[in-house]
Amino acid sequence: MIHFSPADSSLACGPAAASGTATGNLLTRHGRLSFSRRTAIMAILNVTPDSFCDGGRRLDPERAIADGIEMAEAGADVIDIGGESTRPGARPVSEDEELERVLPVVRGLRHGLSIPISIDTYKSGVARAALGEGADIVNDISALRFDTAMVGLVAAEKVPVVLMHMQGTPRTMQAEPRYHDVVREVGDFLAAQIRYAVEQGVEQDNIIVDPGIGFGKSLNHNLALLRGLPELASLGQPLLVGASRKTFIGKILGAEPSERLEGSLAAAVAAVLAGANVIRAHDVKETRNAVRIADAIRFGAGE
Ligand code: HH2
Repeated sequence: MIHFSPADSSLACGPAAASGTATGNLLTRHGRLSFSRRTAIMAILNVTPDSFCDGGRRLDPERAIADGIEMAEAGADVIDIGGESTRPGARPVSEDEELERVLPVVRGLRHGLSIPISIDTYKSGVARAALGEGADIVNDISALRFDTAMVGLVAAEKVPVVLMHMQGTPRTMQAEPRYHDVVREVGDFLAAQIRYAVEQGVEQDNIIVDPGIGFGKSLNHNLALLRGLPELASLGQPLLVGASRKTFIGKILGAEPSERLEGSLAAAVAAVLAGANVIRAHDVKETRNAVRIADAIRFGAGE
């Protein structure tokens, strides 16, 4: 079993974070994430044949469970389990297939880990089943829009939810993304989805927001959003950023997903210094270490 160490819980206290960013706690059924002194690492555990970076690696649930435990040992604060690739052009999978992929992994990891598990799905049926197996957080890339039953589920279960911005759907989103002012429009969208969630009974303290890097965005839209994170942080909710190994890094470096580690670490550090509270990443150890330095610059080293 992996447990929060005393050092982890001490990180939950301390002086307020940089101004304009969420300073609160996120309470989950399996521990508390605090953003006052450090950034949380959400490890990506895709159980799919076709994810753009780690697809096909974990078709055997035992392998997926072992990888999840390794990620926790490497310093992950949350394990994010996904059973459907949402890369550009991806086709949706059926609920049954998604359940078949993720449930054994949620179940196995819940027995092996005490840190929070998040389920990366926009389907309320998958989220309900995963929460039933001990998942703690719903990561909904549609920000509660694709499945109208999702908001009621999250409200009733009183679990944290990630509301992510996306223009279009994964199948179509990269065709011709358009904005007048991408930071303002993403911020307005997230503010509207926060209001909707709260009206429907979700506790405001349970809402995390995410600009959705790569979801209906050109290279320059992604860069503008990373530059504009302080504006999104001013929404007052914990801010999650997922740039790990994404196409915009490949476009700048001319690199395939397997060659995008350094670019991902640079983006993670930039995001932390601009106000991110949670970094979603494939490479846990490397991201944890890079973010530790960014956190020391942002919050002080606590000598
Ligand atoms: N990105 C992906 C999937 N889920 N969730 C949030 N909240 N934010 C993100 O940026 C995000 C996400 C896509 O990345 P990945 O899971 O690595 O790939 P795939 O969708 O191909 O499985």
